[in-house]
Amino acid sequence: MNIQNTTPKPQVDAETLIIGTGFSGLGLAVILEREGTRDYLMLERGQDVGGTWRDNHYPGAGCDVFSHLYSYSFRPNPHWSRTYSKQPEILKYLQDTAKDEGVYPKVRFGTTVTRAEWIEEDGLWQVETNNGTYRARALVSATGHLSDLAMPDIEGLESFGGKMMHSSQWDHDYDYTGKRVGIIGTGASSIQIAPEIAPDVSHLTVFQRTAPYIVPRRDEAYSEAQKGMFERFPEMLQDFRKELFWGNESRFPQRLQIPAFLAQIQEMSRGHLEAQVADPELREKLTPPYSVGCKRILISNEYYPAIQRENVTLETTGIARIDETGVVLTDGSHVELDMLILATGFEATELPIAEVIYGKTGRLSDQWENGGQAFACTSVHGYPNFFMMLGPNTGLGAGSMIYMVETQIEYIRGALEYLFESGKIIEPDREAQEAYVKSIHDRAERTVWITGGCQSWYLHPRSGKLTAIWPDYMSQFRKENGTFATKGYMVRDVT
Ligand code: N01
Repeated sequence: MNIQNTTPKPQVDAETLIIGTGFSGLGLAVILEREGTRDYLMLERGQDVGGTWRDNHYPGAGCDVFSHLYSYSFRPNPHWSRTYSKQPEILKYLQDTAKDEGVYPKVRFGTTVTRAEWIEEDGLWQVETNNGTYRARALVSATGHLSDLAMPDIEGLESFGGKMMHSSQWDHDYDYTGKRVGIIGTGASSIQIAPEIAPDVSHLTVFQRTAPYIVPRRDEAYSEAQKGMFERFPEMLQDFRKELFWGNESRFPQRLQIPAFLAQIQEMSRGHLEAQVADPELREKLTPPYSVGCKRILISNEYYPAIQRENVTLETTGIARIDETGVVLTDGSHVELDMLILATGFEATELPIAEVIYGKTGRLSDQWENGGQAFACTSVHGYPNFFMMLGPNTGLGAGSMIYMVETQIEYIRGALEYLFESGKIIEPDREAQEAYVKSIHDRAERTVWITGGCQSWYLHPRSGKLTAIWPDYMSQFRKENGTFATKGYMVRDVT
């Protein structure tokens, strides 16, 4: 590239502002830190780094992706304690990363973005926060899919007089021992919470709307010898990571549209249910009514045993409303509760951050009324010098999000290098963006996420399009979106 810096720099607080310090924003910051040539600041509404792993500390919280894949390839951790890590270990990994890589001083904590606007005449982003205004030439949104909780739309929710908490806002000061507890939802969060609290509560009612598919969790501690080996021979750890990645890539994720493969997973899940649940009536209730893979496949050895405890009820009658003392069911019966846990997920389909981002063509959430759309899954027509990590079609039905994050880090790193060495402004071309988004939706049409007969957070509620997750192999995501190039962008000077 023939790069000339001809543009006078307007007054800015940093070349780049990054919103969010979870896995994606932090990873980008580490790479910029290590490069040492880029000037950036991070805005974080919380009081520490860690994103979803800072917020989700409910009892039993952990990850269902292999620890050695659920960590940065540029910062491998030979000391992971087990196959699947628990939340405290992941959060510590992120905190240690921020500390060791010198990122903490660049973060403005307790800073919530209320409006980010592209100022065309100055060629910069002006970002309003509760802590004042920041200006930067480039804006990176790295707020993830799971940062804003989703409250269920149930009549009378606010009238509940007991203790109520969403799974992502756990109050550890509340002692649930001996209490009558209800939990709404049976997704990944709920099936971790239920087995953990069931032995301590007087009674637990699990309100299930849709049964999930669950497969066995093959989880074990790494021995000291294994950890020592990974530490002494980093190349062995990298090989192990590759093995895990390609095993995952070839077995699981985007091949879910292949009938024989679906049947195999379905059988594994049915076998797990049959092995763990003897009562045919209960088994029937726990059998999902949609094709396997349409919603996230969960992994647990503890959930089905917990459901069969004497002090646990799986309630499949619908919820009519909530009143001061508990839950009223559609058959008129009433479940008395001291505590109500809402394990009802996140605003993952319509990302709340899009409501505060204003480009040349207005508010991003208005542009995305029918679902998120981005060129290379990262930049948006009408929003110059703007990059979104974990925006449209970057989630995964299965696989490691860190691979997706690292792909976007490299893309954005390249884009920032181009921007700041050339002094230009870039924005994806409308036609290029439309063609790219069409190629994604064409691929999605054949997948179980669309054809599997369920309504998941992967699908946009109004358009029915697959907008949250990537419909192809992870390696294909990297092939298409891993290296920045100006093709597909309109490039111009600051006016
Ligand atoms: O949320 P979810 P989550 N009345 O959206 C039910 C990641 N994660 O927090 O299926 C009754 O999956 C809803 O029912 P239905 C992972 O990416 C990972 O559990 O819509 N029920 C569903 O059962 C995951 O996908 C890990 O019919 C209502 C549940 O609430 C994402 O986070 C651990 C309802 C929501 O499930 C979100 O998982 C935790 C209502 N009005 C999370 N509204 C691991 O890695 C919603 N529901 C292990």
